[in-house]
Amino acid sequence: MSAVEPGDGAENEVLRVPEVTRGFTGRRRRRTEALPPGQYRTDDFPVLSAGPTPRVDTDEWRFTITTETGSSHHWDWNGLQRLPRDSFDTDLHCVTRWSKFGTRWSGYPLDAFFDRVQTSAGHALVTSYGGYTTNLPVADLLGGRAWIVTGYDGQPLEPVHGGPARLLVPHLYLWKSAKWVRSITLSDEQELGFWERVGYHAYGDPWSEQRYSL
Ligand SMILES: Nc1nc2c(c(=O)[nH]1)N[C@H]1C(S)=C(S)[C@@H](COP(=O)(O)O)O[C@H]1N2
Ligand SMILES: [Mo]
Repeated sequence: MSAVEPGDGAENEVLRVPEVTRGFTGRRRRRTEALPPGQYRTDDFPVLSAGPTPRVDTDEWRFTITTETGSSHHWDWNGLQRLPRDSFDTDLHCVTRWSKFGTRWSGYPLDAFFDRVQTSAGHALVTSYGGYTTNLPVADLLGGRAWIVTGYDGQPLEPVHGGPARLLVPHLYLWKSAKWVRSITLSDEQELGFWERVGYHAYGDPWSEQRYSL
């Protein structure tokens, strides 16, 4: 695994998603179709993975939130389906400078998971099947700004893009949106994730160009 840029990995490839004519669907629109500084627009959906694509069966899929006191909450695939489902459009911004406008997702807001979780922790470390990690403040997982998504453009999320389920936090650079999400560990102390440890920004706001920690 060469730690060069978030996404430079063994499996880089470009998937072309066919353009579809889109009628009014009544979906919530979160996209702004504005480019953060230093970004360019692409209509491709690049695949950026720092390693091979884990194959996770929905029968075996499990998602866990562990609090700062060590109590754990688990959801399996059936438990996931019982949560309120949300469909939305959003823009994506990758630190390697591509932005993609108007991507369509469906999934479950993290707020629904956190309804069951007693915590006053400020920090979250997200871990994926395959071992990838990324950190962000707990507050950024709440307020209808972060989802566990299982659908992309009307289809089940493909494994290369993080299927069966990935985190999506579109207001931060896309490396925060852990594919093949497995668990979130909450704590009072910040613990850096995979890219953050090698110099990428601990927070990663695309609008203030927080690419690297200085
Ligand atoms: N598990 C895991 N999640 C990950 C990555 C990864 O290597 N492994 N790469 C991140 C980076 S750097 C980006 S830009 C996005 C890319 O998502 P995509 O491949 O669906 O475009 O996933 C993020 N989530
Ligand atoms: Mo990335």
